[in-house]
Amino acid sequence: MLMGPLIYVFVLAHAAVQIDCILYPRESETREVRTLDGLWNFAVPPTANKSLGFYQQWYSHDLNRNEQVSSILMPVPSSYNDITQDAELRDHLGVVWYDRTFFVPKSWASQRVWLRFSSVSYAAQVWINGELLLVHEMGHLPFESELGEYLLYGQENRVTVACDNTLLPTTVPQGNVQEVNTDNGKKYIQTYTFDFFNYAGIHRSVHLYTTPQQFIEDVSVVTVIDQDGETGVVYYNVSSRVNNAVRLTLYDRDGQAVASEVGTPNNEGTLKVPNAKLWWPYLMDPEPGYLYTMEVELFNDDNDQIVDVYRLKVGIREVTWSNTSLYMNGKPVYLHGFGKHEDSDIRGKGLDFPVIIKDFNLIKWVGGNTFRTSHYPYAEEIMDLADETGIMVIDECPSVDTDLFSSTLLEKHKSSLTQLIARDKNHPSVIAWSIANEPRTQTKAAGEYFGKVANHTRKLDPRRPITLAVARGVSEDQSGQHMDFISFNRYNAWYSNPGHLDMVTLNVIKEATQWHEKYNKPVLMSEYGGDTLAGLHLYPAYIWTEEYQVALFSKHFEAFDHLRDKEWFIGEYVWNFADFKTAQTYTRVGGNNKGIFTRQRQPKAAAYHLRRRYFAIANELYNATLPNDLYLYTASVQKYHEEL
Ligand code: GCB
Repeated sequence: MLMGPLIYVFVLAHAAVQIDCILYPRESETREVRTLDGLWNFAVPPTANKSLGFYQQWYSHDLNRNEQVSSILMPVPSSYNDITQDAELRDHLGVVWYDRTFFVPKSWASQRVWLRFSSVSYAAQVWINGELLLVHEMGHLPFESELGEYLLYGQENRVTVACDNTLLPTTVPQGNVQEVNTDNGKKYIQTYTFDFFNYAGIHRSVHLYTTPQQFIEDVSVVTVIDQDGETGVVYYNVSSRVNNAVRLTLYDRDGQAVASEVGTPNNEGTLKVPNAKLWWPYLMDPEPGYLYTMEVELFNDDNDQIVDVYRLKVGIREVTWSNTSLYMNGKPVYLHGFGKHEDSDIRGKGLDFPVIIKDFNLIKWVGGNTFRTSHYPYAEEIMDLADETGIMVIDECPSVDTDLFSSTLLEKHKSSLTQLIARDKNHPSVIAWSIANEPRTQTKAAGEYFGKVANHTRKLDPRRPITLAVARGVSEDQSGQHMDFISFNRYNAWYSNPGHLDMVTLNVIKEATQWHEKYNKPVLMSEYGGDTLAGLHLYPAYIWTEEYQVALFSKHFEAFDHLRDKEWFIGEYVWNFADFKTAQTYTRVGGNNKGIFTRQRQPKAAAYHLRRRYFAIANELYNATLPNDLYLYTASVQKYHEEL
């Protein structure tokens, strides 16, 4: 109907993608890795003819040498939306085109050469030297292909990417396209109900890498702790297209080999580490995030030479759960952290190391021990840092506000989890899978749908609990029966009863208790908060001010402390870590302002307030050391107060 002038052809033509192995490209003595990050050529087809790039085959020539195309330079990785001054590009709907050239050395001709995209949002079609190589649908998740005969060795090659940001009722997440009348005639616009800007582009790194002809295709690791409580057990499975032997060696941080075994590909093997140093979350142990390095070596056909080497970081830890608690290495954990976004000025959702490192520094500064990757998978580099810092992650797939539960959607939703688990299964920081945020879970159809998605996820990974951030009321929800713990989002004194700070504490206690009573499962509050304009002050506390955010948090803290006495309440996640951009609406001032940090990562008053709570909890539960700048000196009476 409305689809005609737009190009979702490849979105629609392409069914769910099944990706079950996708190792992060890492250099070794047998592998080379290059990035194609940098400045690419970028072109947008005219609004009146969005398919022009396909008709004129823009992939056949360099975009910047094609007289029919007007191209500009575009940084990769980055969202394209905020790079120019053009509102049309910011709000663009449909396909955009990227290309660049690169050299491949002659020496690579004897290797396998792979091209890997860490994330293109939402759908991508990729050509090499004018030949179609790859089609992928789903933002925030990697995809790759071997280049083989498409590549010119010892010569220049061209990679072209068509990237389509169109969201439909059958995409994950869902959106709609509407035809509207404007002063300049009819046009199509994208609508969506989720509350973050639909940034698009080549969002993460593009890697070119080599493997030998016989190569390690995938490595899966599951860790448990033996009954003696001291021996770490690492179950592994190495995939390869050959049946040659594999040797696995685990090294500690000092480079000492602590376990080694020779096994066969595509079979499970076991490494045992006596007196293992366990992976612990931040603040739960003086040395959080302890990682071993697992070296995987593949032998040749005669089993007398090593042909491929891949190294993977491994944290030895065991996540378990009951109907009252979540345990890390057998100890109950209390989750205190954030809902986040990948979002920053100019680059939008593009990978940006300064922002990533700043965020980890701030999480640690506040004393958070966890975040949820609301509302889509975050960059692999972020997951690596979570492993290293000991920050626990609830890993969310890109399903937000899901509604209209079709079978096409179900397949894609399942595929998003297949792809996510293939990518993140080995991260010790991942403690749970979140299979959706705020879906419409009040109907029987929704219950059945989420039962299927949960079963699919559980089959892929039975060793991590499954949750879903629910927004519907306790009595109407149909999804909780399929979850391992209940996460609920609720905005007391904000969307409900705005301005009424005396209508928070009892409501939170009551609702959390009802969730537990209904499903007999652990419960966490996965979102609460209120928009706050940094620098806006009114006392007594008034909605949108810094005073109000602090007071609203305090009212929740009272509820959480009451609930913490019940074992089944397992955590609190502030919404949000930082302010972030949204679609334009009259409820958002420059975006969503519920951050405890501004979009530029400067603290609001609530950041200091939350910091005192998070450290107090860590001190109470795990004897974590309090930072000495938690309270600034005021008077000697304060010392007495702190000792109480
Ligand atoms: C929610 C959503 C989140 C929004 C938030 C808000 O419940 O899960 O995506 O940003 O509310 O601030 O409205």
